[in-house]
Amino acid sequence: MNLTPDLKNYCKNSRADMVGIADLESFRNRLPVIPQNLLTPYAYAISVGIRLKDDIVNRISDHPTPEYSDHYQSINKSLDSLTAQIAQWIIQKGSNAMPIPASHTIDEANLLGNISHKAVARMAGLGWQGKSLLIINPELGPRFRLATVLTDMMLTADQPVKNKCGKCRECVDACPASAIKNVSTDSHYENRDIAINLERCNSKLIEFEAMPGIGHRICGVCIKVCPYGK
Ligand code: B12
Ligand code: SF4
Ligand code: SF4
Repeated sequence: MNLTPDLKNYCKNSRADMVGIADLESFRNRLPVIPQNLLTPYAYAISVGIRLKDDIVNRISDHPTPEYSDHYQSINKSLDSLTAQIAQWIIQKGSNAMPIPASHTIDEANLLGNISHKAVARMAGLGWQGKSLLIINPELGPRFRLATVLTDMMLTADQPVKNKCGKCRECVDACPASAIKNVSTDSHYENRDIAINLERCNSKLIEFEAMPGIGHRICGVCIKVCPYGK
């Protein structure tokens, strides 16, 4: 029996604002994952998103605010408890599942998590990869945070959506690190450097981390200015 509709209902009733399914076949040996055999036992990835509060995002100017820092932490916690709950639901139905933390940089030198939540979300149809490298949902824009559950449960995968950045360059012009290169893609970038200067972005975020009340490598400017989700 295909439990995709039940699973999606369960996610939405457990505080996910968005949910989609990605077929892992397209990622094998093409996406860096840690450890290298992470995907081997699994066939699908469930992408879930929790939206950011507009009132908090709208108050970001050219740097993050302490309120955004608190919100960032609380959504990460909610996502981690949501993915643990989803994994438990799947295990109770007789399949295997592994939740991936919302925001854990495992390889600091190369700035990598266990798996890119953005790649999973894109293949799960939650949005396109914008010029900012963020996933842009047609309704919410980039105003959400993501997490992933890997599973061997047989599910029905969703399909990616079309890129709608067009001629827009709001994130390019607003980035306080001048890191976004104004390069668009119909699918995904071969590597991150094609879209953004990661070194510049990361240095700016380290600068912001030291500001009073921030304490995390966050920014939020490319989230705030995107016309999608405003
Ligand atoms: C390390 C990290 C950083 C680093 C490096 C950023 C980066 N762009 O990778 C730093 C500290 C600089 C950073 C900054 C930010 N981050 Co950050 N970060 C992460 C983290 C922990 C890991 C990212 C990772 O492993 N990337 C690996 C590379 C290879 O993947 P990628 O960046 O997604 O890009 C490739 C893939 O997406 C691929 N791809 C896309 N589709 C497909 C399909 C197929 C088939 C294949 C093969 C590949 C593929 O194409 C891209 C190029 O190769 C993730 C959480 C996570 N585990 O995903 C959060 C995450 C990416 N960050 C996030 C956010 C919001 C931010 C900031 C806005 C900071 C903030 N919170 O205010 C900035 C934005 C910077 C920017 N414009 O990209 C969100 C993005 C949400 C969204 N709507 O898109 C995430 C997902 C956290 C979360 N839980 O929501 N981050
Ligand atoms: S997070 Fe900030 S510094 Fe990095 S690309 Fe977005 S706007 Fe630029
Ligand atoms: S601000 Fe404009 S260019 Fe940047 S991601 Fe959003 S739609 Fe695309």
